[in-house]
Amino acid sequence: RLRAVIFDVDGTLAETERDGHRRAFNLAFRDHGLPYEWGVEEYGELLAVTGGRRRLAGYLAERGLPHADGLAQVLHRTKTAYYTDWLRDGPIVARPGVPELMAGLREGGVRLAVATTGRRQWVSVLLERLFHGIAFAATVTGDDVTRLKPHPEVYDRALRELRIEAPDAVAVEDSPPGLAAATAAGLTCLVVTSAYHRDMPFPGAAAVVPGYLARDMADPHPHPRPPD
Ligand code: XBP
Ligand code: MG
Repeated sequence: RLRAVIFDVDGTLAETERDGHRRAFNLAFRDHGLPYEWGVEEYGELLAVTGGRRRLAGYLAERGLPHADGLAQVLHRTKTAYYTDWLRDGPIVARPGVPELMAGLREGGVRLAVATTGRRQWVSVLLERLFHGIAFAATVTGDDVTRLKPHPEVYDRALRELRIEAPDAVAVEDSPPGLAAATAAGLTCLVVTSAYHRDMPFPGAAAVVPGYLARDMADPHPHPRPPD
């Protein structure tokens, strides 16, 4: 019997990357006097590296900046502050159908959990803003693990906190590293593709759908990416 559903956050619960994270990274570059601005397309490629701080460190190191790790840490702190502000005040909404799905699962006695590489500082704000009143039995963030997705540690830890085994749960993800993490933890994984992860291979997914609503399920072929 299904006992829990473990949701990824970015891209899965809400479209947060393009106007949320990406914009916050760019504001951090600006504040720290760095001449970088991540474009919409370019940022899609940068998402191959999970975790904002690692993403920054890799990018800075590639450009030959000294002390890339330390600089990434400082930038990421600023980025997280901007992103958290956006989650508090910005025009963020849950992906259509997610609140209803969560409510239905809870009614059916299925527990809900979250497993993300993102930082707890903002994850808690996002969950409160979008899913106020919905109980999560476990929330595992990038602060709680040493190895980020595609490593399965976040999912292993969520299962441990839920005190269940992988066959008792299903993961919901939107990206290839997320899917890899979930399947490596032994979970069945549903992929609900997001704006940055359409038309990608999702090996090992139980199903790949473009959205949560019945009309999305009826059309299993991902829609082409809308113009930005
Ligand atoms: C999303 C991420 C996150 C965000 C940035 O991956 O990789 O790192 O892009 O958040 P997933 P932080 O949806 O698979 O968890 O800056 O807080 O790391
Ligand atoms: Mg995601």
